[in-house]
Amino acid sequence: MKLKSEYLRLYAVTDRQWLKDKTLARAVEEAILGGVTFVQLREKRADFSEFKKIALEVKAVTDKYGIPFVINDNVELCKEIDADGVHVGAEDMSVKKAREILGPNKIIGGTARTLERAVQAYEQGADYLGIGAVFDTNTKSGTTHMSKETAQAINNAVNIPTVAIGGINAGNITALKDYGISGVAVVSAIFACENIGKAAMILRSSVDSMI
Ligand code: TZP
Ligand code: MG
Repeated sequence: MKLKSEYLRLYAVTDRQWLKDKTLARAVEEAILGGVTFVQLREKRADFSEFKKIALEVKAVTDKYGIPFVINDNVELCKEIDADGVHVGAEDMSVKKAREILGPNKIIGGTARTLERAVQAYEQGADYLGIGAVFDTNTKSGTTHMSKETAQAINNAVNIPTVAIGGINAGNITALKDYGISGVAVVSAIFACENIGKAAMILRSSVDSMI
């Protein structure tokens, strides 16, 4: 799949911790129906076989709606289930290595916390970058704050689309207006909500009016 920057508008990163008895596949379907344009499966505790089972369930949904689907951090799983691509974080496999394994036709996203890392990931062949954390977040520990100036410098330096991540919600999203991003990546602002579809719809309309 060839990535277009419009696909990154509302980028959902999954997290099952708030779902109670709803399946992740169902939660992802509600998010897509609400307006999510891209899905990254992020599983921090699952072993390979559980990760694969969930990935196949979610992929059935993203395929049904034609939404790009990438796997966090696991290039082997991406290959095995023929996902659209992979997202490699700051501590994961390099973009260069992921590209060597996956070839030119998979989407590879990289995380950049600094301008230097952004340029490096771009030069190694990333298709897009996740940049942040633009706001404080409780979802991931060990994040570092990224200023608007750094985000703008990254967007001027690289010729690939970026999504902002970290603490983004309906109340602060419009502060990202001049960052030069192609979209926003959110976890809790979608998956921690009782009404996932409605939460996605509100975020999507804000991001559409901003970008
Ligand atoms: N990478 C940087 S911040 C973050 C990740 C995975 C978590 C963002 O979660 P939330 O709930 O949208 O703040
Ligand atoms: Mg990672």
